[in-house]
Amino acid sequence: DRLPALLAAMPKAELHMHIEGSLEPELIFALAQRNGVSIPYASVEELRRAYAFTNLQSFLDIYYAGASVLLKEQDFYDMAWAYLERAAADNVVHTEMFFDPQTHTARGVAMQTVIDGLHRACIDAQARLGVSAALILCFLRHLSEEDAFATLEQALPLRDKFIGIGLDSSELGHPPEKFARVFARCRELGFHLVAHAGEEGPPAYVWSALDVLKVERIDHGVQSTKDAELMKRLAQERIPLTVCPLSNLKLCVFPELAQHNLGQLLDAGLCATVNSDDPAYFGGYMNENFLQTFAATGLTAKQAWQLAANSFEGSFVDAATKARWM
Ligand code: ES4
Ligand code: ZN
Repeated sequence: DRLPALLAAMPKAELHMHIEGSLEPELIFALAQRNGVSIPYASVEELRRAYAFTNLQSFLDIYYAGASVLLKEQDFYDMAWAYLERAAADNVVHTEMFFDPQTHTARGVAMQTVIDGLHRACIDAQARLGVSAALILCFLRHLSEEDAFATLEQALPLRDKFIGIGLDSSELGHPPEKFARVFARCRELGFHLVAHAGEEGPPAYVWSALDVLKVERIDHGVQSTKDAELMKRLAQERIPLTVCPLSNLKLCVFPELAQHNLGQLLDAGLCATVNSDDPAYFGGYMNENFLQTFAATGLTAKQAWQLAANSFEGSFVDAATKARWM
């Protein structure tokens, strides 16, 4: 069976990963030591044992605790560089990385420290790994729209260092329309727009991400299969869904990988993609997501090719580069 080798070797783009979710326990401890930050876990093993999640919120609590060790520009660089090396090893040739500035600015870290460190790693990735890497700034949806506006304001002097705006964190109770005004502003400013919707939240959140926020891609979107009209819309408009199978498994969105609906999304003609979300927390980077999902669901080599093509189609690279990769 040559499918695993194909999955690993095929060039692919990653469109949904949170760079703070690539912090491995070993790096969390190394940075904690380097910065004199104390964390409520005695060892790497104890921290890893805490990675037993029941839903999105149970994960986010630990994810924000892990990010508290990041203070200096070099910390952000080291985190991103470690991920980019892993991405290159998985034959990821293009990646669009989310970052959560509010997680850092709320602790007194300057916006420029965050963005400069991450952006320097993106520049080095192209030069030293041949990986093209771009940044998408995410607003935390459990915070206010006012806080998102203030965050945008702080980031605008650095606007040439990120390509888009996203929306993440606790979905239930924080519908996309809460951020209607700030997304309208980001659209005027010319940013690409994406939002998490339909991970735990209902199809109605996918509709409002599209119609109110006017996003170009939906992050997750797996709850869309519950709404036939929505499925038609997503297929007709080729709106990319950035699906994260191992994340969905670890956060109990699906009880087993064998029950994941990725195959259903592809069969309905949607532009579904495979992504790692928070690889250090969910048990795998890109190729692990492909390998485990294909092993569990029986997807085919043809569907592997389709997923890779979808990842380039859904990316924010220019049309000429897209044509070269597809
Ligand atoms: C996230 Cl899996 C997931 N969902 C929403 N927000 C997030 N931030 C990091 N991982
Ligand atoms: Zn995510």
